[in-house]
Amino acid sequence: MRLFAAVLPPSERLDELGRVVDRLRGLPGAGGVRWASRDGWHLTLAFMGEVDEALLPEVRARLERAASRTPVFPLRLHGGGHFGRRTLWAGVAGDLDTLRLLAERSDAAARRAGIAMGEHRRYRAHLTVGRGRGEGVAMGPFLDVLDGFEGGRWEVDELVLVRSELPVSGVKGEQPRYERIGSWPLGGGGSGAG
Ligand code: 2AM
Repeated sequence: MRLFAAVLPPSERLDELGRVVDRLRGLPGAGGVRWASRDGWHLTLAFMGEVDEALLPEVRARLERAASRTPVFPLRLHGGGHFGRRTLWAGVAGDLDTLRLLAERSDAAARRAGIAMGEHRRYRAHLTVGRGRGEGVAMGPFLDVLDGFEGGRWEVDELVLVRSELPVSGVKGEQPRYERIGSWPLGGGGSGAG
């Protein structure tokens, strides 16, 4: 199964982003973007790829520990950015140090459970809202709107394990299906580091 660890913003925060994305979808050029469906919006902490089901108990145990060692922290959706002409995303602000710590701990948890995580790339927190079709799209007009976006703050209080099922039907534009298969509370108090 294909898995990743994530932070899932609460629905009122997704509503705020949804209103901005509705504006983006009305811009010229929006047809060149495959818009990610709102019920799948997430902040990836660690992408694990295909994971042997036999490793799952160990993955779960280690993610639980990673979560419990990390304090609850504030975050908000803020602005946006892009990776080339392909990926358009909303950004985050708030306690990014603790977000990064949780991402690193999730990555380490997966590695120690025996998952080949590939090379360690710098963590860049983002919530993908759309992907350019074909050769990609000019991102400028979308970024102009996303730049002014400030979502409300929330407290991140859980780490979620998500299963991703890629579309198999071949229907154009079909989205992956995401399913929560585990979640663990963050540890509450503490200093944020260590
Ligand atoms: P993206 O949003 O930038 O595409 C599920 O695929 C999640 O894991 C997505 O949020 C995706 O990021 C992220 N991810 C990170 N590395 C990935 C990879 N090598 N292949 C697919 N998804 C990856």
